[in-house]
Amino acid sequence: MTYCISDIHGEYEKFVEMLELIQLGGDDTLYIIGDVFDRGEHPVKTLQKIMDMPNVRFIIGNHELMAMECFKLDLNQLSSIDDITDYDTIEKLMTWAHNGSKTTMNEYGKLTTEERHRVRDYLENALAYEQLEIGGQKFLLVHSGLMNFDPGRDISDYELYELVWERPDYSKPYFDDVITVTGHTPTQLIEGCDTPGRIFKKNNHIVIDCGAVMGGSLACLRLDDMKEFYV
Ligand SMILES: [Mn+2]
Repeated sequence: MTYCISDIHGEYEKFVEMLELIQLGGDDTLYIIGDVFDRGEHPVKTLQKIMDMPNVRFIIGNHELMAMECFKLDLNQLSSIDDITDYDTIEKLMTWAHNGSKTTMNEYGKLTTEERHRVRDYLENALAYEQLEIGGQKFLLVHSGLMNFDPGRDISDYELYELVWERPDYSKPYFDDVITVTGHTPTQLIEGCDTPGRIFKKNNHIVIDCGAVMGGSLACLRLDDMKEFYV
């Protein structure tokens, strides 16, 4: 069986509760479709749990992309504001801070150097998207959607930022024969959503972010039979 969860955002307890609910078997695969980091209390603890699960495959979200960009920065230039010539560095840090990096930095700062490298390597090797076919149905799993969408453009030609920051128009399908499974936008915020706070399924779009970190539920979808799980 194939399961999908997205946008855990540091909600470690909800994630553990979900694992108890779905009872992953040895032959099952769980896809995490981005945004484990930021906002909630235990983003790094949650990622470390995921890293230790052999049947989990991790797809990058915009919050991981922001973190990866900041992990790479050389902050020696920030000893004084007079020295700042590269405003890009400030912008990257501020964008991440504005998006809730505090809880991630709190936990990351307590890791040993070795553990930090393990986290960073894991993210560097994570997936940008996944294409699946289950019971004759094709799926594209990607964090946000497809920015600068063109039906003739190959999925492998999209830049990572185009896959993690898009706000799709859910009233239009991307493909006739492929269902896109995304997170990124809580279903409470989708205009015209009949099931706010529950999984959205319409126009070959499935959105599984049910706002776990903003008082909603953590959702999980089993693609084989479309069974929905909530905690
Ligand atoms: Mn997101």
